[in-house]
Amino acid sequence: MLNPDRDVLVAIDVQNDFCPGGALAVTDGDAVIAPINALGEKFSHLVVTQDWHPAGHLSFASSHPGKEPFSQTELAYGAQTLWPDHCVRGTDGAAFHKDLVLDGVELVIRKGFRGEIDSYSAFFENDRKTPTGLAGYLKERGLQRVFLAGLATDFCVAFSAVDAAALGFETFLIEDACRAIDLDGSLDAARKAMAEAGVRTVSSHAL
Ligand code: VGL
Ligand code: ZN
Repeated sequence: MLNPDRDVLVAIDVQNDFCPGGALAVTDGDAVIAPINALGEKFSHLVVTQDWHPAGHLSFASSHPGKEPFSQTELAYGAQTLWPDHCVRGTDGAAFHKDLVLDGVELVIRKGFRGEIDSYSAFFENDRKTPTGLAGYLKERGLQRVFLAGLATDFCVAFSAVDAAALGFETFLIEDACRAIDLDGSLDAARKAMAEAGVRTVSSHAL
């Protein structure tokens, strides 16, 4: 049973570059749009995130001569997967998918906007210390239960879910409203991390 005063739907990175034809396309990424739009009508609070990188971002393989996309490197804050150039701020790839209904959105959190640091989670940048402000926003608004959907299950959605649970929010992953990249077992690892953090999974049809 949803409670309009304390529940928030957080839709992660439903952007062109993560959808079919995009620079970092997630298989069936656009399949999350219909369930998210339907859920948007059931929640009174809707927050979305937008991956928003400057050109030449340090998470791009192209910023590391000789390195391939999807390989690993070490940055100042630790391990970082290198990605194809994606979600460059102001480009069509960084725009929300045109079918995503944004009318009810009360907050857009942009992340990864600093050149030297990536940000998977909606709550902390990849140094795992720098807050985005979302936790403070939700707490000030009295929102206690966080329902997550979007792209990609095993990166930005999972990092957001684990952080939400660690911050004390009751946290749910809406499984049919997410799609994964699944790189070298990343989906299994993400599922395990979410389960250990106490994240529960639900189907959008149950809400
Ligand atoms: C994401 C990789 C790089 C995501 C964002 O939204 O899951 N993944 N940037
Ligand atoms: Zn990114």
